[in-house]
Amino acid sequence: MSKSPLLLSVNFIPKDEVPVIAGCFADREVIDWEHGKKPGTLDGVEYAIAWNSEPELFSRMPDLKVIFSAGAGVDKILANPSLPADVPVVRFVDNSLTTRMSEWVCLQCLMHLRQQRQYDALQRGHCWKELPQPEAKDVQVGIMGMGVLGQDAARKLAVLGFNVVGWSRTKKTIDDIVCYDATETDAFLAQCQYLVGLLPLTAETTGIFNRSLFQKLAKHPVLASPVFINAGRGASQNEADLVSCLADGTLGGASVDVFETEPLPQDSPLWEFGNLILTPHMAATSEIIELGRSVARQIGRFEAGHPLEHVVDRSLGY
Ligand code: NDP
Ligand code: OXD
Repeated sequence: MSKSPLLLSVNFIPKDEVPVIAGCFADREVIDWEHGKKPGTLDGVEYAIAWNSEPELFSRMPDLKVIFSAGAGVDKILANPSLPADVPVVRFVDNSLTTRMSEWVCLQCLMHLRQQRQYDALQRGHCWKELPQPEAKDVQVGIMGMGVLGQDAARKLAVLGFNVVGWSRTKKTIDDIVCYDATETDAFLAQCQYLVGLLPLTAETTGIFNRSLFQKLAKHPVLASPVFINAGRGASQNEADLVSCLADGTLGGASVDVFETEPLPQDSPLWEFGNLILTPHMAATSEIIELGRSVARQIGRFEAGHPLEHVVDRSLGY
């Protein structure tokens, strides 16, 4: 093999799935950094697939040309102290990941709309009782983060009949979806009975979902609302505020896939709320074969002199 090796440092890829990635690179050695024997030197290694990698990893790679994120979010890579300033970081943008996220978001909105947690409680009490049931068209869902994931989720929620509004740093123009930019935050929040977070973690979005924001959301006249749904990053939510807002009724319900600390500590009060649907950062896990194919295709483009796709803007942090 004459081509530069690819270093794989992704802690969520188990050892027995590394061959799935390696199979996408017939002509290139894949160094399994997490499970394999670590080579004495990483000189000559031009590419890395990284995630939550050890702090000094990149300083061992003097010939590094591109870092590929194993997921859509790049906050952990950008926070790595050995990240070189001049090496491009490429996000994982993938149909399968996008589809899974939209499935999760639609599921959560429907779970709250159709009051499934209340029906679960009624079932446990052997209670045959029908609740008043508005339609999706009677519910306003706002999405904070109208990027690849937010836009797909918005379109699919609109197909289900929800009234969807979107919010992002730069204003979007999307058929049937009223969009707001970051200068119109309060006007946007006042529209939202359900609020979906699909934001990257940056300095600006850290702690953005807090009591002050939750208090600005709209109340639905029939359903438990407002409802907070977050699959972006846990550090964007103030969990003490989330707990107190669920406890005092500022929030009528929530669905949360991401947490300040993962795994969620056993003593977190969030485990206990009946009106909170909690999933373990699984809304849109990267499909390993698609990750391998995507990186192989991008390296092919790069070596053919074409621009890389989905390069992170370091000045924005996503
Ligand atoms: P994108 O980069 O495509 O979109 C990010 C969106 O957030 C953009 O619309 C951007 O605005 C907006 N945004 C960023 N910063 C701000 C800000 N300060 N104010 C207002 N809007 C802002 O990312 P993706 O849609 O691909 O992914 C979003 C995030 O989802 C990831 O970063 C990751 O954290 C999370 N994720 C979670 C997964 C899970 O399983 N739970 C799986 C995959 C991703 P603009 O359009 O103007 O640039
Ligand atoms: C991602 C994730 O960013 O899974 O892709 O969180």
